[in-house]
Amino acid sequence: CSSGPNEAAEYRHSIFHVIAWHFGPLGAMAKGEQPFDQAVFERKAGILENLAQLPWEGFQEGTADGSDAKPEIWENKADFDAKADDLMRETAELSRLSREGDQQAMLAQVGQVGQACKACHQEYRK
Ligand code: ASC
Repeated sequence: CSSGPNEAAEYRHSIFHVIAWHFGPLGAMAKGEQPFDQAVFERKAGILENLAQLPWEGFQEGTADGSDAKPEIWENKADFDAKADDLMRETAELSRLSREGDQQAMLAQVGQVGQACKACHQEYRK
Protein backbone atom coordinates (compact mmCIF):
# COMPACT_ATOMS: atom_id res chain seq x y z
CA CYS A 1 0.00 0.00 0.00
CA SER A 2 2.84 2.45 0.67
CA SER A 3 5.30 1.08 -1.87
CA GLY A 4 3.62 1.87 -5.21
CA PRO A 5 5.41 3.65 -8.03
CA ASN A 6 4.05 7.01 -6.88
CA GLU A 7 4.21 6.89 -3.11
CA ALA A 8 3.70 10.64 -2.71
CA ALA A 9 0.46 10.47 -4.71
CA GLU A 10 -0.74 7.53 -2.62
CA TYR A 11 0.13 9.42 0.54
CA ARG A 12 -1.82 12.59 -0.34
CA HIS A 13 -4.72 10.61 -1.79
CA SER A 14 -5.02 8.65 1.46
CA ILE A 15 -5.20 11.86 3.45
CA PHE A 16 -7.89 13.31 1.18
CA HIS A 17 -9.82 10.06 1.58
CA VAL A 18 -9.74 10.39 5.37
CA ILE A 19 -10.69 14.08 5.10
CA ALA A 20 -13.74 13.13 2.99
CA TRP A 21 -14.68 10.47 5.58
CA HIS A 22 -14.81 13.02 8.38
CA PHE A 23 -16.28 15.87 6.33
CA GLY A 24 -19.13 13.74 4.94
CA PRO A 25 -21.31 13.73 8.09
CA LEU A 26 -20.75 17.47 8.61
CA GLY A 27 -21.88 18.13 5.05
CA ALA A 28 -24.92 15.94 5.67
CA MET A 29 -25.73 17.90 8.87
CA ALA A 30 -25.38 21.18 6.97
CA LYS A 31 -27.80 19.93 4.31
CA GLY A 32 -30.26 18.63 6.89
CA GLU A 33 -29.72 15.06 5.71
CA GLN A 34 -28.48 14.02 9.14
CA PRO A 35 -29.49 15.31 12.60
CA PHE A 36 -27.14 17.85 14.15
CA ASP A 37 -24.92 16.28 16.80
CA GLN A 38 -22.66 18.68 18.71
CA ALA A 39 -20.26 16.00 19.98
CA VAL A 40 -19.79 14.41 16.57
CA PHE A 41 -19.44 17.80 14.91
CA GLU A 42 -16.85 19.05 17.39
CA ARG A 43 -14.78 15.88 17.20
CA LYS A 44 -14.75 15.79 13.41
CA ALA A 45 -14.03 19.52 13.12
CA GLY A 46 -10.96 19.03 15.31
CA ILE A 47 -9.84 16.06 13.24
CA LEU A 48 -10.31 18.06 10.01
CA GLU A 49 -8.27 20.99 11.34
CA ASN A 50 -5.38 18.60 11.89
CA LEU A 51 -5.81 16.57 8.71
CA ALA A 52 -5.91 19.71 6.55
CA GLN A 53 -2.25 20.29 7.34
CA LEU A 54 -1.11 16.93 6.03
CA PRO A 55 -1.64 16.49 2.26
CA TRP A 56 0.58 19.29 1.03
CA GLU A 57 3.99 17.74 1.64
CA GLY A 58 2.85 14.97 -0.73
CA PHE A 59 2.70 17.39 -3.67
CA GLN A 60 6.32 17.01 -4.64
CA GLU A 61 7.58 17.95 -8.10
CA GLY A 62 7.28 15.14 -10.62
CA THR A 63 4.49 13.24 -8.85
CA ALA A 64 1.54 14.05 -11.13
CA ASP A 65 1.81 10.82 -13.13
CA GLY A 66 -0.83 8.22 -12.42
CA SER A 67 -2.68 10.55 -10.06
CA ASP A 68 -5.62 12.96 -10.31
CA ALA A 69 -3.30 15.92 -9.82
CA LYS A 70 -3.06 18.31 -12.78
CA PRO A 71 0.43 19.52 -13.78
CA GLU A 72 -0.91 23.07 -13.34
CA ILE A 73 -0.34 22.60 -9.59
CA TRP A 74 3.39 22.96 -10.14
CA GLU A 75 3.01 25.69 -12.76
CA ASN A 76 0.90 27.78 -10.37
CA LYS A 77 2.45 26.68 -7.09
CA ALA A 78 1.85 29.99 -5.30
CA ASP A 79 -1.85 29.85 -6.15
CA PHE A 80 -2.04 26.19 -5.17
CA ASP A 81 -0.34 26.96 -1.86
CA ALA A 82 -2.81 29.80 -1.27
CA LYS A 83 -5.69 27.37 -1.81
CA ALA A 84 -4.07 24.94 0.62
CA ASP A 85 -3.86 27.79 3.14
CA ASP A 86 -7.57 28.48 2.56
CA LEU A 87 -8.46 24.91 3.55
CA MET A 88 -6.27 25.07 6.65
CA ARG A 89 -7.77 28.43 7.66
CA GLU A 90 -11.39 27.40 7.03
CA THR A 91 -11.04 24.12 8.92
CA ALA A 92 -9.34 25.91 11.83
CA GLU A 93 -12.31 28.29 11.89
CA LEU A 94 -14.70 25.31 11.78
CA SER A 95 -12.94 23.81 14.78
CA ARG A 96 -12.95 27.11 16.68
CA LEU A 97 -16.66 27.66 16.00
CA SER A 98 -17.49 24.09 17.03
CA ARG A 99 -16.01 24.75 20.47
CA GLU A 100 -18.21 27.84 20.80
CA GLY A 101 -21.29 25.79 19.97
CA ASP A 102 -23.30 28.25 17.83
CA GLN A 103 -25.01 25.69 15.62
CA GLN A 104 -25.97 28.11 12.86
CA ALA A 105 -22.43 29.49 12.60
CA MET A 106 -20.97 25.99 12.56
CA LEU A 107 -23.25 24.80 9.78
CA ALA A 108 -22.53 27.95 7.74
CA GLN A 109 -18.81 27.32 8.12
CA VAL A 110 -19.24 23.81 6.69
CA GLY A 111 -20.16 25.62 3.47
CA GLN A 112 -16.95 27.65 3.62
CA VAL A 113 -14.87 24.50 4.05
CA GLY A 114 -16.72 22.86 1.14
CA GLN A 115 -15.94 25.88 -1.01
CA ALA A 116 -12.25 25.56 -0.17
CA CYS A 117 -12.34 21.89 -1.23
CA LYS A 118 -14.17 22.74 -4.41
CA ALA A 119 -12.03 25.72 -5.46
CA CYS A 120 -8.92 23.59 -5.56
CA HIS A 121 -10.60 20.58 -7.17
CA GLN A 122 -11.97 22.71 -10.01
CA GLU A 123 -8.56 23.99 -11.04
CA TYR A 124 -6.16 21.31 -9.96
CA ARG A 125 -7.89 17.92 -9.93
CA LYS A 126 -8.44 15.92 -13.11
C1 ASC B 1 -17.26 16.71 -0.03
C2 ASC B 1 -16.27 16.19 -0.87
C3 ASC B 1 -15.70 17.20 -1.55
C4 ASC B 1 -16.31 18.47 -1.11
C5 ASC B 1 -16.87 19.29 -2.21
C6 ASC B 1 -17.57 20.49 -1.64
O1 ASC B 1 -17.96 16.09 0.76
O2 ASC B 1 -15.90 14.91 -1.00
O3 ASC B 1 -14.75 17.14 -2.43
O4 ASC B 1 -17.35 18.06 -0.19
O5 ASC B 1 -17.77 18.53 -2.95
O6 ASC B 1 -18.07 21.27 -2.65
